[in-house]
Amino acid sequence: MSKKTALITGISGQDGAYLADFLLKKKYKVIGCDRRSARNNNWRLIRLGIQDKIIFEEMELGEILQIQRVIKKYKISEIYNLGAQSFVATSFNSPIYTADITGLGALRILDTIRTTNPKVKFYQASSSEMYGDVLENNQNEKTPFNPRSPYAIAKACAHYFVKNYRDSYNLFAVSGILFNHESPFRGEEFVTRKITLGLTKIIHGDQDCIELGNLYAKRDWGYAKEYVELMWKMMQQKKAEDYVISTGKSYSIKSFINECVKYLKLKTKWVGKGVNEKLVNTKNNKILIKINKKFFRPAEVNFLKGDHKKAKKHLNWKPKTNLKKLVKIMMDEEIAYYSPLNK
Ligand code: NAP
Ligand code: G4F
Repeated sequence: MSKKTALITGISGQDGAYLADFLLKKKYKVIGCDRRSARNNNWRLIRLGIQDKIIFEEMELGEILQIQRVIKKYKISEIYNLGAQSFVATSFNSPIYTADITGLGALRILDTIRTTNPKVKFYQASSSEMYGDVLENNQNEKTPFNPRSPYAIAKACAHYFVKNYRDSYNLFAVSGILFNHESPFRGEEFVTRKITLGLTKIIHGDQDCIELGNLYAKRDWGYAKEYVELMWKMMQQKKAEDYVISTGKSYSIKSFINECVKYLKLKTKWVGKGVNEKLVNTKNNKILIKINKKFFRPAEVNFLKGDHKKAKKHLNWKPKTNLKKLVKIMMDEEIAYYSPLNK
């Protein structure tokens, strides 16, 4: 049998890197789509040692001509659309751009598949953010969406286009509704990585303290490396269907911090309330964490907890990484790779 070819948008991101590594191990030929940048943002691929094994193609998700050119150029079996303006906070400042890239980007690819080669399978990176101000305590594939940000609205738009193209044109198109998933490859602006990197810098004397927003929002945090395998599994099913991927456990930002601090064996205490709440290092009385109102969002998603029963049944999967293990993975790699040259 000839090698399968997978195309990944968002190859430079957290999931793109892990998925590329996973597919290369499965002997896929991997086409990685990136966009021109003045910065070298392939550090994840370099750390995995796979940068030279990927065929890179320039693809800006706003540019239909690039999408058509790349999809026509190769005999592609599977497309994984992981590219997006993926930061919720930024989506409030750039709602139109987010709608275009995160929402319509998926439609541009779907319609190119429909008109050029309807046999190509399509994976869409849908998000638990679509549940927003949640309408059910445990969110599953049937829970109605109630989005709270331009990002979540854009993701819901893409999600419905996937369903529409599957129903209307019989495309093999699936959405993985993934709950938050983290790793040492997480972007530094997301809260978990901001905390693990921030604490590492403080230990090295390279940062005074970490400033955060809402400590009481709760998230269902899984491990990214584990979740990318599920993307592939969804694409190998007989029937194209959507799946929730989650751990089924929900923790506050404060709990994540407490777990990191415990792992680092720091002696600390929380003092104050509301915007005056702080985490203090009791050994030297220095503030480790304080609140800065600028990190509060105009509309917050307070609580997410996914119900992954369907994935458990159809994909024969259950989560292997709990919060404690995730913190260990992130803190260990943060410390091992931290270099003051990157500060
Ligand atoms: P990420 O690390 O932020 O990566 C996003 C990727 O999208 C980067 O490679 C980025 O490229 C690319 N991108 C951004 N704008 C683009 C544009 N205009 N054209 C083409 N590519 C563009 O995100 P991630 O955590 O790996 O997540 C992967 C996908 O899953 C995203 O769609 C995200 O919204 C979704 N998702 C993530 C989670 C999670 O918890 N991680 C949960 C649910 C869904 P540059 O390097 O050039 O910026
Ligand atoms: O880490 P976050 O920025 O992730 P968020 O907003 O949940 O979005 C991530 O997960 C989604 C899946 O549900 C993805 F679709 C999306 O692409 C992205 O990967 O924020 C998590 C929580 C929020 O409630 C936020 O208000 O942490 C809170 N938070 C508190 N202080 C902060 C901060 N978030 C960030 N980024 N920075 C802070 O200083």
